[in-house]
Amino acid sequence: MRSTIRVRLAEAHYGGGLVDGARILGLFGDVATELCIRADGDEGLLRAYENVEFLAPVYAGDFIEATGEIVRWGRTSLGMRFEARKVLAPLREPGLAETAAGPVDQLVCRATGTCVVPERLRRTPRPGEAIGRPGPCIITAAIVGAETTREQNPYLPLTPEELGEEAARCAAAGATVIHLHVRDEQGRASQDTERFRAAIRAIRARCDVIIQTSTGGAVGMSVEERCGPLRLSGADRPEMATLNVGTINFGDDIFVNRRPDTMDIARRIRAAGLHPEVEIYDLSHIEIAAELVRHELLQPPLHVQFVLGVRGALGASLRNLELLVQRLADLPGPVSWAVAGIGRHQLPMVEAGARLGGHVRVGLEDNIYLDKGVLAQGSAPLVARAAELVRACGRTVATIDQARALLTGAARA
Ligand code: KMH
Ligand code: ZN
Repeated sequence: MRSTIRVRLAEAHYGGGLVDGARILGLFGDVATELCIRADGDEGLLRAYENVEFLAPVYAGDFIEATGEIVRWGRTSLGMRFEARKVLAPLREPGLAETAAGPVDQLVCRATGTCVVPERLRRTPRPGEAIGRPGPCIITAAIVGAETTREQNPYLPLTPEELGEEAARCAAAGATVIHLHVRDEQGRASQDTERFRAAIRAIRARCDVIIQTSTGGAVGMSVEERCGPLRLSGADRPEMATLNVGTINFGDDIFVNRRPDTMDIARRIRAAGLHPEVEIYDLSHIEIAAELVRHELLQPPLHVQFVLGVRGALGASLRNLELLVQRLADLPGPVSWAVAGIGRHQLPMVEAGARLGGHVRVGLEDNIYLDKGVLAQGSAPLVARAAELVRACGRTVATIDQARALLTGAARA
């Protein structure tokens, strides 16, 4: 959760037109108050700054943007990080008019602090009121994907038994959703119905997880081929399926999702009675998702998965994630979201997603390293690391019942 205010600081306090640093702290106080109100329905108290750094002078006339972000959700305390940037400033340069000014981007102060809202003052939201804390965080494990190879990571599971074992390890580490692809005997990407049946049986024999089959498959597959897992029925049917709503650069390839094909796959997911997860790799994909809702091919409440950092598509930055989260307001009904970062962005995106109130995805489909230069020994260590990050920011990891209730509407056990 973040809050930003922008103001012009007009009052010089020290010689040379310098503004008092306490003014910046006042701005942080205001964003902290907003965050307490949005989180707990109460103004709260800024109990302490743990750290304050003044990094550049602020002069009368500078425009300052102050941002605060909740980075830790405690029972009564909220850990916050603050940043103040100079965004516009008078230009005091020879030859320019006295009124000349221009945009700048300079970090002038940063701080961390703790706010307290006593439990008795925490309010439940009134109907329709957009306040509240994020609930449990669902961890999805993308355990194989279509692109990762054994040469890149020897721990990649390929056979149904290996997929079953890996899913069980991920579930034990905190994952409640398995994003599933399958491979053929040569380890090549496949969307074969029978291979999915075998993998799903192997997973379900070992653990209780939500199985989300891919309908993206691999670059270059036909729609018919991609829909292989949607032909499963009865006890072998997955609970969820992905729906890719837009075309993107995919490294040096193109992952093609023509609108009519997307509509076709959406219809098939619906006909199969599965819950779609809308895969969003770029901003325009939110508009396509909105169109699908208008055509009644998707039904709120939607669940979307941001996949950021695919080479040639939208990058995995906090700013991009925040923009996407903001734009979810364009979609009707309540929307839940998760984020997956590709490659080295995987774990930073987990942290950002957990802080911003979303859900997260990790696994060898998206990233093969646990640390720089250290291969992950399967997806389970990545799930364990994700669970640590989720807990470190004060959120709980969703149980299977909580995840099912949220993603499939199943009644809580
Ligand atoms: N393998 C990518 C081209 C999905 O699973 O729906 C597509 C993909 C998305 O992995
Ligand atoms: Zn996938």
